[in-house]
Amino acid sequence: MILADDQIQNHNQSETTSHRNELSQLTNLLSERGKNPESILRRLTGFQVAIPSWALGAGGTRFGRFSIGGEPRNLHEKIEDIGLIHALNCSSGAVSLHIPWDIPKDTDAIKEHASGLGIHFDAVNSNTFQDQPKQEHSYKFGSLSHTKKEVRNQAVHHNIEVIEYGKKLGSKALTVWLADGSNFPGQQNLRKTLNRTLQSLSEIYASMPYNWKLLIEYKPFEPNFYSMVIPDWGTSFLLANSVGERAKTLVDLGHHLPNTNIEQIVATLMFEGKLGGFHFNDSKYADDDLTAGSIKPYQLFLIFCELVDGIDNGNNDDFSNIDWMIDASHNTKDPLEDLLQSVEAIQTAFAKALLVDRNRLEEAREENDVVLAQEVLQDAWATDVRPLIRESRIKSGGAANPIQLFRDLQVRKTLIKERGIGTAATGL
Ligand code: AFD
Ligand code: MN
Ligand code: MN
Repeated sequence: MILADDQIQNHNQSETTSHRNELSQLTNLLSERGKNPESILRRLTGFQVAIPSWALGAGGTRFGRFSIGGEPRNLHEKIEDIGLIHALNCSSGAVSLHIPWDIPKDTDAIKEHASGLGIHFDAVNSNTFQDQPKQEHSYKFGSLSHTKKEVRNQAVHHNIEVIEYGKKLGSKALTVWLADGSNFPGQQNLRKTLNRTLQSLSEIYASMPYNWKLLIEYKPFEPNFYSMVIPDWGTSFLLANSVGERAKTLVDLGHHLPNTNIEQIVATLMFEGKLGGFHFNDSKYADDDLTAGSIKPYQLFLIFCELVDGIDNGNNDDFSNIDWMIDASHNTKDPLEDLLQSVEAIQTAFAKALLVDRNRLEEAREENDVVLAQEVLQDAWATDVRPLIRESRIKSGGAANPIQLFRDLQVRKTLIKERGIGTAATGL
């Protein structure tokens, strides 16, 4: 299903008056505070968040999976769904592919299809956490860290194959997430396991084009429960440092133990120029893969405060160097609606971080005025930035209210009609 421009324009017309009023109130308020609404708008408009190819169908849990109907049956349809999201919000012009779930049969055709919808290819993801049919060696006891050289070789070659697909599609990064680890004390020699992982990652790095990044994801537990080979940002950072300059750490918000100070991790990585990218999602407990900003929106805001501060103060990372991606799973919501909500939550956190009065904040910090520092942050946090985000969408040709339009146009119903009720998208 492809949206027509006039469907969006008609919808926007019905929203115009109230939107204009809300926007002018907000821009007046911002101007009074010495902020330039135009420059905030420009930064919002230029900000794109990639959609993961594995989040367009029902995710399910290990207990069950409930189809949502009309799920994309192939890569072409997945890209079409991202095209729908992007047409509505103008902020999701990229896809992150998972191989082999999404092997492009005809790379030129897929590339053309995507670019026709304004979508480019962000990081490609390898998969050595599942065995594939006819695969020679099993990953049951690990992949890049495996004790046996032949298993590690197979996993390295898979990653090189993924790079080859990415090259054809115009990707510039490979994301590696390892399920490797152990379930019981004594099962593995932890030092040797880490060393083998480092050697394998170095081989993969050596096969990447000179302008590619290697993004190394970390996760504290699951599927292994005693040890994960890359459990935390420190291990990812250590590996990235040893592997090379273009190897960086990827922060998946759900991959932390409860109450971890993720914003501080972000600040530290930026300080070292090693922040490679994000997998946005939210969680109550661990790798819940819930809608970004649905549980801890203040944390998301604080992360963006560090990002804005780090980038605007000429630290080692730049907004365009960071890969912005969502990593989500949908068990109860329509994935397309959920992804629209996630992108909006990310933009909201970004916009609010841009409103922070940095000079006042720094002064308060220098004077150890703890109360004032908190007030400054919360002033920005409490500002309703929705009119700005709406305006940035409308200006770019998107919908004032994407979810409303999605529902008014009965998109899911049409997709079910086109693709059937029992379809299942590839992914976990
Ligand atoms: C995992 C990781 C990783 C991986 C994905 C697969 O977050 O990004 O690619 O799930 O679905 O938990
Ligand atoms: Mn992830
Ligand atoms: Mn995850």
